[in-house]
Amino acid sequence: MSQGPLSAKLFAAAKQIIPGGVNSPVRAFRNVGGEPFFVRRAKGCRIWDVDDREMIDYVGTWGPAILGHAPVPVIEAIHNAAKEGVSFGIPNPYEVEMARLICEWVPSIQKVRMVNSGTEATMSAIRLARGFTKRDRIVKFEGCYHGHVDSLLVAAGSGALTHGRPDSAGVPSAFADLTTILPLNDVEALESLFAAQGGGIAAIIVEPYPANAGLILPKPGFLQKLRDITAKHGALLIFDEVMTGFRLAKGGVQEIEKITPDLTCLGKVIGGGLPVGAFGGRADIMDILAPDGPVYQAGTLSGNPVAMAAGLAQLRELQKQNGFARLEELGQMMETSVLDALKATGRDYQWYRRGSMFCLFFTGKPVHNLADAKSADLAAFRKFFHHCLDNGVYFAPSQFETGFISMAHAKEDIARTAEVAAAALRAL
Ligand code: KE4
Repeated sequence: MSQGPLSAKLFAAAKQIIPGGVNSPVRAFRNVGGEPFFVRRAKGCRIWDVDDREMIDYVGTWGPAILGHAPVPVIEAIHNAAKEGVSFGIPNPYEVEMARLICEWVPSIQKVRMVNSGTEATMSAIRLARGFTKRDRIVKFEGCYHGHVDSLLVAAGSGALTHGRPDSAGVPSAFADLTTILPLNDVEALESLFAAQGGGIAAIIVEPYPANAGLILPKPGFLQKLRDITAKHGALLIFDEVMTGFRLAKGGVQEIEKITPDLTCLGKVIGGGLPVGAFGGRADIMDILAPDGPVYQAGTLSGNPVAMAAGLAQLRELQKQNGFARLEELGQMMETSVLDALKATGRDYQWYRRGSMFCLFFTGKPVHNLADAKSADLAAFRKFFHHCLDNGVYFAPSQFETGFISMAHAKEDIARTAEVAAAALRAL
C-alpha cells in the first residue's frame, strides 16, 4: 500500500519541521523503504490511516497496547482522573496505588520510582547502580536496546540498528569507553571479562528476552549465569523489562525464568499508552536515591495522576481478563499458522515467539545473537512487509523489531493475518 494522498501531504509538511518527519526514527520506514502513513484513529487491534485505510496492527504502539487500542476501562480511567486535574507536581494517591501494584506483581521490586519513559528508567537504574557500587563500568549486549541513554547507545538495537548506526554520534568516547559490549549468549566472553575486570563492573544491564534486534532468546542457563557472575563479583544485575514487563507474565521474564535481578526497568504496558516508565528493586539500593540518599533522580511529570490511572486500569483489566493465558493462546494460534505457511512455501525462515511477542527472521540460520540476526535477507523482509501492508496487515517496519499480539486480536484477525502472510511468503 503506497502511502495515501493525505499521509503523503502530512509527511511532506512534517519533514519541513520535524527531523526526518518523525518523532522517533523507527517510524520512518527506513528499514523497509517507502514512507510512513499517518494514523487518524485506533480501536481494538485495528488502526485507520488518514486516508481511511484499515489495518490489523501488530506494532501496538511498540508494546503498550496490550489490551488493544483505546480500551474502555483505560479511556474511562483517563477521563475520570483528568477531570480532577492533569498534573500536580505534588504526591497523589495514584502513585501509591501504582507502587503497591508493581511491588506486589514483581516481588524483586521492594521499592520503585516512577519516570516518564523506558529511557529514563534505564538511565536512572544505571546511575543508581554506579552510585551504589561506586564502580563505573557497565556491561550490555550487542543488539540490546535500552533507550537512547548516552552510555547505552553503543551496539544498540531497535532504531539505532535499523539505521545501521548502533553507535550514535554525539556520545563522548569517555562515556562509551565505560560501557563494555558482549555478544549475547557468549558465556566465555562474559567469564573472561569478569575475570579481568570484575572488580570494576557496576552492573550488567540486559533485556532478559532481547527484542530490539528482532526476538533473540537467551540460551538455557545464560540468564542464571548473569545472575551468578554478578553476585560473585559484587556487580548488580539489571533486567530491562520495559518491553517484557507485564507483557509476558504478571512478574515478567524474571517470574518465567525464576531469576531475581537487583533492579528492574519497566515501561510501555505500565502506562496504558501514556508516557510512563519505572525502575525499582532491592530497598537497600533504592534507598540511596534522593531525597534520602546521594544519587539524584527527578521528573516534573513522574507519577502523573492521569498516566498512573491509565496504567492501573490497564493492568487491572489485564488481570481481570486472565490476559496472559489468553495472549498465550493467541500466540499459539499465530505460531501454528506461520509455521504452516513456512512449510507450505518451503521457506526456512526462523520463527521465535514468547507469549504475545513474536519475530520472523528472514534467514535460514538459527538466531542466537546480533550477527545471526543481521544475516536476514532484508530485501525479502521488505517485500513481505509491503505485501502485508498492502493487504491490511501492519507489522513492525523493521526486521530488527518484535511483533505484539493484543487481547483485542480475535481468532478471525489471526486467521486473516495468516492468509495474508502466506500469500506474501508465496510472492517472494
Ligand atoms: P522509551 O524511552 O522508548 O519509552 O523506552 C526505551 C526502551 C528501553 N528498553 C527496551 C527493552 C525497549 O524496547 C525500549 C524502547 N523500545 C523501542 C521499540 N523497539 C521503542 C520504539 C521507538 O524507539 O520509537
